[in-house]
Amino acid sequence: MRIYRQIYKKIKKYDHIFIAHHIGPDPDALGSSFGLKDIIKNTFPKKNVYVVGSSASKFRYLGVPDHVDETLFSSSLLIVLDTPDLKRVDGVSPSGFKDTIKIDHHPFIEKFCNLEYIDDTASSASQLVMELTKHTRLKMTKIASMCLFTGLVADTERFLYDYTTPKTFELVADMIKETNLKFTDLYLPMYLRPLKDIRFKGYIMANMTITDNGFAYLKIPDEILTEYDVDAATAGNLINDFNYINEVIAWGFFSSDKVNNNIRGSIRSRGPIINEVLTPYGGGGHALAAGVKAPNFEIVDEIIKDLDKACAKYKEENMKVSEE
Ligand SMILES: [Mn+2]
Repeated sequence: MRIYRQIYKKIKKYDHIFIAHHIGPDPDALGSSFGLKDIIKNTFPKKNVYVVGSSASKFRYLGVPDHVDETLFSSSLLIVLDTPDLKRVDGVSPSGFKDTIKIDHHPFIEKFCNLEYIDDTASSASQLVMELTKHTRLKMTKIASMCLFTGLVADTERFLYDYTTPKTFELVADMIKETNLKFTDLYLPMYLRPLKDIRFKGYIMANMTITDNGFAYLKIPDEILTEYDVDAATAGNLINDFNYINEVIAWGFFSSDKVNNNIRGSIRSRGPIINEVLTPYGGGGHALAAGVKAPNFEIVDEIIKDLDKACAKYKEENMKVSEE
């Protein structure tokens, strides 16, 4: 594909390359960033490559952000990974760079880079980095394969989601063969959790409300987060564990976020389209996996009502036939 060559040419051209991802980075954001960094360093040892933005303590083994000299920005290339909109770019402003590339798998929101490689049929940004590497002279490394495998596995929930395609398996298989990656070793650091998280998961399971339309939700106030010694992000980190419940077709947890003085909502679905429902509230994401930040629990109630409506509509359109 032409786009791979165009990206490769830009990478080849610049001495200093900065890599950014989205705010609140997940394993795919971090894995694709640190993976691409190692691949570029391996291909062009003389280049300086920096990953900017915040890190996540649980995933520090993928890499830690670099100290950067901002005076270099105006003569350098910025590559933004896993980020569909400008306001979610972590730590840097693309307009301050000489040249910019976006590589993303989210549904298109806005153009903010000179060159944009968007494939919303790809499972993850990590998959797109694998694809770019395979189709150019970029050279894969063992460290990169560890980062990219982790990112892809996290975004696909271990190859569970629709975004997992034959291409996903081919790219992963080729990469594992090439680097001899012991991928089973990577699951323990990804999935090991403190007991308090599991106890909190038990609390959610025991206390969530399920509507007649199959929407499960829970509003989680500060007191509960304090009692279980977890933070606003914990419910969101556990949300994928609530798939495959017979009575539930979509589910959302809304946690009080003291630090940002708002309510953080994570929503998942196995049918109803949810990102569109969240758009009026400033939220978004993928069709079946999305998030929103609400100013208070009154707005959360409205969001819950709208999500429940989406479930009702989905049930009416899709589940009648099978019930007859
Ligand atoms: Mn991603």
